[in-house]
Amino acid sequence: QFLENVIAHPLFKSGECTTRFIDTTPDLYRFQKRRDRASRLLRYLGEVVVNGNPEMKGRLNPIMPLSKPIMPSCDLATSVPPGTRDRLRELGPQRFAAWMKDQSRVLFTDTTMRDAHQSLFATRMRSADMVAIAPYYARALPELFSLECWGGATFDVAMRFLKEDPWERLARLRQAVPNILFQMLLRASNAVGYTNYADNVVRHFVAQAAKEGIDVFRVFDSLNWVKNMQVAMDAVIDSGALCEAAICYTGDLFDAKRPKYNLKYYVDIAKQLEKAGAHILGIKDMAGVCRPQAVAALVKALREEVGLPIHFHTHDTSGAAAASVLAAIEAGVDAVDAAMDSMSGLTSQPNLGAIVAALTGSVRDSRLDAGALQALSQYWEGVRRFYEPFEADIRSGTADVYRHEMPGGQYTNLREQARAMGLAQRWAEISQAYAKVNLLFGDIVKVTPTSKVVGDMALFMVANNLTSDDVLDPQRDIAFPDSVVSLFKGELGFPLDGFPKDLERKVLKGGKALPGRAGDYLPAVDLEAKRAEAEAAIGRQIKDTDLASYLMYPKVFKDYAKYRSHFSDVSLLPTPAFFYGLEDREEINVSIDRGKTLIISLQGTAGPDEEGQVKVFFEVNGQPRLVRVSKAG
Ligand code: 3PY
Ligand code: ZN
Repeated sequence: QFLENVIAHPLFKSGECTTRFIDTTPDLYRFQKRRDRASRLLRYLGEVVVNGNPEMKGRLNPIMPLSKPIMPSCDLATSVPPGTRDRLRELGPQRFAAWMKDQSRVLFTDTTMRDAHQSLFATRMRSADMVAIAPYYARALPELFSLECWGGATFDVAMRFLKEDPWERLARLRQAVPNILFQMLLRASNAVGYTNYADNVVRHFVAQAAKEGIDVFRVFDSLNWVKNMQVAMDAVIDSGALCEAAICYTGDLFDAKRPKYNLKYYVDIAKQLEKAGAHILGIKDMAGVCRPQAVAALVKALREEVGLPIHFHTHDTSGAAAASVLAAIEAGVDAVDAAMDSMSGLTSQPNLGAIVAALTGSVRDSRLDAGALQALSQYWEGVRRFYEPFEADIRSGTADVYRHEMPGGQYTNLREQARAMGLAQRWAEISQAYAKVNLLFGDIVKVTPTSKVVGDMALFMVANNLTSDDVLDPQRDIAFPDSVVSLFKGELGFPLDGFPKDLERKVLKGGKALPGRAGDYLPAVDLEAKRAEAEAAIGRQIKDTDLASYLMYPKVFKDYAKYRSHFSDVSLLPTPAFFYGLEDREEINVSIDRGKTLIISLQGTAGPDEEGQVKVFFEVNGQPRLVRVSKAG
């Protein structure tokens, strides 16, 4: 192994090493760690073979063996053509925004690596499946506006359930795709969490994300409160990235019975966002309720009143989202979101290939290569099969979304929450309760994290068989969920017209709501003290990105760090092996370093013995290896 290290060393390869190379290069002696890594990965695989992945509890394994996704035929030795990222570097954010407005073609964001899987299978897509296809994107689709591949729920789910580091995902993707803009979803003062953070924590997070490769930040506030977006927007602007500030669309522009969410409401917010320094204006239709006529009217009005390029995001929950996207394009929108065909539809984004095809030959033709889109979609079709146990059991679009207005990204998660509480059979009631809670709360914008609060309350009402009248009844004492109390305290901000006073009094039980923006009352966090605290907890030095994870999710980060030191980097394993373990005699290749691949096969198991220990026999690069695992339960 020493020799292997010498040969692989960059100095040796460059031919620039001197006779003192061996004495002055301690890296050459770091082979024990590698062996450790193999042992720890075997420990993980042994654990899954014997006890299963805890994430699979209560779910059915897909039918094995799962086929490998089909890779597009594209020569990865060719150089990467310039793309939107190169253009941003050349023009800077302001002139880039002007360039967007000058295009007659419509620009596309592919959401497959973020919102699509967040909305279809509870955000469970692993880095390995993204990184494998990333170099093809760089070569085959340089005309894409952006890849939405980070942020939203992907951040905590990566650590919490997938046992991987979201920052490493970003770094690996960035290395593979140097030319296309990377986009993330940032919940303004809630960053990638579920509550408002101190302003300096938000700034630290944004600075790290920009440094690690995010080019476009879609910033939104879950109550459309612009005042609560300014800190995040300023941090994005200071980082040199593109600040796409989004208005969240809810209700129905043309519903006379619900006049609150009318054109004036959205235009006023858009003007405030322009004044606050946005480079791009996002229309974030998180539930997919912005109907074709509504988006046409909205885009027309915004183009008249605001000078920014406009980017439309929607979900296909109703089944009619492609019509809305085409209507937005017809009305002059500059950019739209869609997902690769095989990852589109239902609660995800509408179909990228189909919309591109619909525009072919028109003045708004996207110039995207239809063949490349199909080849990539075929890859994703294979990937999607890996995650079948996480898919929500929905077969068609439903106009019911216009009633409950549940965000696509929340749908699968709320079903998961219901399942975990043993309420899966009562889903129809839960979705009805969701609509009722919205009215109880004063008809609010529902998007993370306010949507989570509405969901918590809906589950609470169904689990306790409560009606809206019960909730409002002054004589009836209700132990509201903590998230509801926090909402009414204003810890997530305030709707423009406040919360209904009667319910506020009942929820706060005599307590007072915050007099203003939570960030004005949260003391600045001592970042260096937090760093020391995290380092003490996990027993190693941490990077600035680790600190950002710790500040946002202290417990999740600590648990993940411990897991990582026990099992090493499980994100390197192929997805079927990670979730379902190995079949007898199955062989997998795990690339643990450049030029270093482990060929692992399962050679059988024996036991459990009287102490409950199971012996798991592996072969690693031709050598037999044994792992002992305690059988759970
Ligand atoms: C998120 O915040 O994760 C969302 O997807 C909101 O739509
Ligand atoms: Zn979305």
